[in-house]
Amino acid sequence: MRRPLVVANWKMNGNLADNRKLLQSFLASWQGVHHAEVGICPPAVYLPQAIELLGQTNVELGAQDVSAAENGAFTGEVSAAMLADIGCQFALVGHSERREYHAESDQLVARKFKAAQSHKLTPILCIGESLQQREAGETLMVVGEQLKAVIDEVGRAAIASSVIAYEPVWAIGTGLTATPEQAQEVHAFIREQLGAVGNSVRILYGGSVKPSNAAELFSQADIDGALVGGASLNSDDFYSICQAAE
Ligand code: G2H
Repeated sequence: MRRPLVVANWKMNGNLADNRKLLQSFLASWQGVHHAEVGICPPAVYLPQAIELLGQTNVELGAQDVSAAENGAFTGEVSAAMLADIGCQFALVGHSERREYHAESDQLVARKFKAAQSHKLTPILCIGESLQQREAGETLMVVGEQLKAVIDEVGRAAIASSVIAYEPVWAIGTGLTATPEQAQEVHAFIREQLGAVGNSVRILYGGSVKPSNAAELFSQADIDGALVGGASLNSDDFYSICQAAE
């Protein structure tokens, strides 16, 4: 039985005052013991603030990106060791915005995945196709290649302790959401590619998840939760999505 997981990706949004309001308001609702696991990925500079606000709650903390390098002359980068040092439990790797705007290749993403795991951070590997690729019927091929690059780097067994997020690029921040059936088809394919470890790996859906579509997405057999961008910036909406995963 895979425990549902909902992760907020704030992207490059927020400031000290707004973060405080957002997290305090969410935490006021999200109290006690829950079936679903919840995590928050604020911008790196606000991770210490989030740690303080999360306190002893069971809400987890993650980074939106991590360096593939261990340490040294990599200006602007944040290492997995640093993230683990301040108390992060996980890190997103290969978000499509990193792939697109920072030219991250499948191989670089695979090395980031490995770097995260080597410091006991759970990588959340983001994969997904563009609209052009979907229309060309290349969805499963693209997703399969993105996944294979990581399998080649770390092996299937190492993927057992990670999380995968399927995020069709055409559904990110656009208001368009993959239908539950479209998402389920790709999630089932991803699980199949993972072989023996597939059953234990949580596969999240990301791309314009909101309170109105979360429950239906979560009802699919291979959708184990969500990576939530825009809707995670509203505490009521994010709370509703987390509740839908319960
Ligand atoms: C996909 C998602 C969160 P949004 O990027 O990673 O963002 O929910 O705004 O589409």
